[in-house]
Amino acid sequence: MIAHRIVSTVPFSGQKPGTSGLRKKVTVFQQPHYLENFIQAIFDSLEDSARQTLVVGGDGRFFNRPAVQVILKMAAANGFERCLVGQGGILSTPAASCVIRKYHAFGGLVLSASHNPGGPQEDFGIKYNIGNGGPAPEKVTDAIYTRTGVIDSYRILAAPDVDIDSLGQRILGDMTVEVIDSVRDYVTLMQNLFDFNRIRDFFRSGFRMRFDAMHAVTGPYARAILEEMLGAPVGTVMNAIPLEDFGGHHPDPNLVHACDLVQTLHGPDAPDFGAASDGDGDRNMILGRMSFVTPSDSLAVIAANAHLIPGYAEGLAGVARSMPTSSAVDRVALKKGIRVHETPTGWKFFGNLLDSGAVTLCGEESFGTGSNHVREKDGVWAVLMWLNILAVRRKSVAEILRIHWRGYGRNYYSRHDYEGIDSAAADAMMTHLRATVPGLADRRLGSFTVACGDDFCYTDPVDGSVSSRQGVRVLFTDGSRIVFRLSGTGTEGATLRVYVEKYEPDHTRHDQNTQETLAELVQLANTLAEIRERTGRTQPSVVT
Ligand code: VG1
Ligand code: CO
Repeated sequence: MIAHRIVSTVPFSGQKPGTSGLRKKVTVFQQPHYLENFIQAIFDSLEDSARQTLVVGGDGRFFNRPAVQVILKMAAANGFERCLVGQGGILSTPAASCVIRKYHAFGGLVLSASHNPGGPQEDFGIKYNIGNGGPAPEKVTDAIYTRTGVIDSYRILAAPDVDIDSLGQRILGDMTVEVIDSVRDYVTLMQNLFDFNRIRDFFRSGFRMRFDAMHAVTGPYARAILEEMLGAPVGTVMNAIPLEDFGGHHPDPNLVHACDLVQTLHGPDAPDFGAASDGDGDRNMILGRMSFVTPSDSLAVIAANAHLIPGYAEGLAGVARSMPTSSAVDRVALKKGIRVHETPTGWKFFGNLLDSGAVTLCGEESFGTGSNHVREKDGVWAVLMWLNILAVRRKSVAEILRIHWRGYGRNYYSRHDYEGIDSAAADAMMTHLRATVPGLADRRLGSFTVACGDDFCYTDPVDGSVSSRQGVRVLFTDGSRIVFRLSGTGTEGATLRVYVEKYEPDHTRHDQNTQETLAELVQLANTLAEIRERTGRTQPSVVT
């Protein structure tokens, strides 16, 4: 047996982890002791973790493999009994959540910077998930952050690297390392939720789709499920091989970064259905032939049709959406007579609602949809949800959308991101908005009248914890909204997100262009936040 070694360290120089754990440039993580200090701060903040099981896996980006080795040696030195590691260090975020739950692990470390680019000069990230399989709640992340400020040593086993490429058990100090199939447990869970026979028949009848794995983690999952089990032709999954730098692209499933897929769905001989997922497999984009489903609409359509799916045949207990997500799902909930919860941005806020049984489905406007099957958003799950709905209803994506809007009205929606702006200017803008927006109540702005304005504050109905300053909102009397918030996941400067929404009940007006329909609200947002004056930007960097 190898003795534990205490290594003294340089003080941790990290900043507070943001929306989803700690995200930094790879070069930052490569600084001596940096990764080790953060991992030790996590381990120090956990209570009663001795002799427990830890799950470790990531999206395969550059630095994934060395990070796994460090984590294993530190877990062994910190008294864990067993580590379950995805083969090659690979686990998609939803698969990690699935494995934590299935094997009753104490928690897990998920290595990813999600949709941010990967490579030696790009991003890396670490997130701690708790025993329910979901991202650690704020009280845990706050404790980790506090610990990073005072930590002065970490525990690591002096041992050679562990073989993480072949399945099976190894011994590391007093700990067992079990290398597990990255895909199997997740696939089993999907089989239990969806009607695979029906979807297989659907493919056999000539239905065609393309799934863009963006050279990220979902390639092996999508191939196993779509091509091997559901019988979709080989080649259905494009960019299926995970690469450490995602082929040099942003593994971000939106209209900008998944442009090849978008073109395919708009080109001659377009397939019926298109979908993409992000770096770590928790996001999804849904496309039909010549059509795009906004994530907010996707959540609403899934909520309206969930009863058609075996895993949800008993109906939904309730739904939840992040505050900036459009209120399309609220209209479905109203008709179904179920509750809708409005939470701050970030999946961790759905955890208590899911655990307590208050909600079955959750979603965010940022291409995230999921359910109580795991405690993360789940890209491949969302695709199977749509596939199963399409296989039952036998209508095109565009028809399903049109019918949905006819029944519920349409929530025109868009998000405008201003990336890499000066942090001080961004903070000053938010201060300005917080000071001015409450005073807008009852004011007429263009063709809109302000109902009220505030800075969103959330009280968790389960544990009573309060999260304030979660986004400045301007609510209009016709249900339209503008929301401003700063990103918590960026690694360079600040990113301003402006979310605009306008409700249109009249079905003769459901074929308008989204940006044109929202143009006046976008203009108002620019004026209220003084975006041009404060950032020098006249255009957003990304529009989704
Ligand atoms: C963004 C999204 C948010 C999402 C988060 C993590 O956060 O807006 O909805 O939960 O990314 O997604 P922010 O703070 O940058 O707006 V993932 O796929 O990166 O884990
Ligand atoms: Co992600």
